[in-house]
Amino acid sequence: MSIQVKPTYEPLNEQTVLDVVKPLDFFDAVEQKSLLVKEIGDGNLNLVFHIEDPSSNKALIVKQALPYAKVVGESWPLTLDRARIESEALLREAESVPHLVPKVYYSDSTLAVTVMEDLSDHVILRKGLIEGQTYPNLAEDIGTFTAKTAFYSSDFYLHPFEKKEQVGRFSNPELCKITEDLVFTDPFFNHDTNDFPAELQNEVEKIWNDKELLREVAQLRYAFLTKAEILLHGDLHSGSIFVKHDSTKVIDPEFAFYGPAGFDIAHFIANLALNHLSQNAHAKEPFNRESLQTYLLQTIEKTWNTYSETFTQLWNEKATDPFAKTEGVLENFLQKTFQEAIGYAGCEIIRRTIGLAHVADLDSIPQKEVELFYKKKALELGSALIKNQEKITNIKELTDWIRGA
Ligand code: SR1
Ligand code: MG
Repeated sequence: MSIQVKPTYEPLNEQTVLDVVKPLDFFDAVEQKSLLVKEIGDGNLNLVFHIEDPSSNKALIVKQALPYAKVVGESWPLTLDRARIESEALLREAESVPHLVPKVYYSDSTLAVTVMEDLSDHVILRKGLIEGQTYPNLAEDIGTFTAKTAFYSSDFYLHPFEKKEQVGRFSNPELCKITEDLVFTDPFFNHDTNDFPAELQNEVEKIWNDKELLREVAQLRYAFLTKAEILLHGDLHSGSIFVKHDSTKVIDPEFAFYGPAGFDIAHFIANLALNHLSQNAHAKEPFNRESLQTYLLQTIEKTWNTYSETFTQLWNEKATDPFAKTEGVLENFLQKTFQEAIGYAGCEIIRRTIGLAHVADLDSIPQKEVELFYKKKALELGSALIKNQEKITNIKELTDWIRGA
């Protein structure tokens, strides 16, 4: 009788990661002898290993969750279940948008690893945008990603039993708590996780004392806690998107859970809005600045329009909801999603400026005064979006606010 010993969790290193990869037969016996391994993780939470056979250039990625948040250290324990959530979300997304996510080759929830397609020929969107690159397919790809993953995970399409089963499968309390704290709570109070220069103290206190703003944030936060509408990526900022000229891949869905429909698209829009603001400092020539900023605003508009058109088409062809053919039901859903998205975009802009996790778009502005100037602008824009959710009724009005910031 042989006893099967289930492997226990331990953090991998550049040697032990090969024990995970070799049995997969991704690399043949000859290739396995000369593999190059490098830990390349630069995010907040995980180890990421790049494993390559230099002669064939074949490569893959092994991502492993650590039992704590790397950005803070071992004092912030964090569930390993996020690795299961991430690989299941990638597989789920691949059912409707296979061309927009990395392929998953293998996953192991005990080791908290996902082995997936290497995307080293892509760059992180945030980096590309800061450098002034533009990506012609980005809006259509993200509009399609958000619409299809939303529709196919919603009650408009799924049988209610399956929808509720999915809500349970993607229950992600610890990662949601990070968002509840870092996006919706801490930046709006004098909390020790906040991180902002002393020169912004007056502007930040204005936020903490703005009762009208806080009431709106409370509602957005409550909707985030309670509204299990669709399977969200949960962290769709421009660091969660890999791009090359004609390809977009959405990565890192470890924050995935069932939440409010406007949340993902809001985060994408907010991060483009932050880049739009920062281009006033980054772009070298006025002509470059204007064309980049025009591209960013067009991308925001086209993303929403693609989302709305794709969702509408799926609704017309495949909705199972008994009210799907009732005039105005779809329009109400899209309008509510849009307004909520404006509020969520405002929260993301504020937290990326004064909360724990910043964005390089603003933080890499070289001169201190210029950085402070645009951070103040970001706080004004974020607050204005939250307070004007109901007044901004279409995507052109939203891009007008971002242009005017
Ligand atoms: C401790 S994690 C900080 C942030 O990084 C992630 O990408 C999420 O955006 C989170 O809020
Ligand atoms: Mg991430």
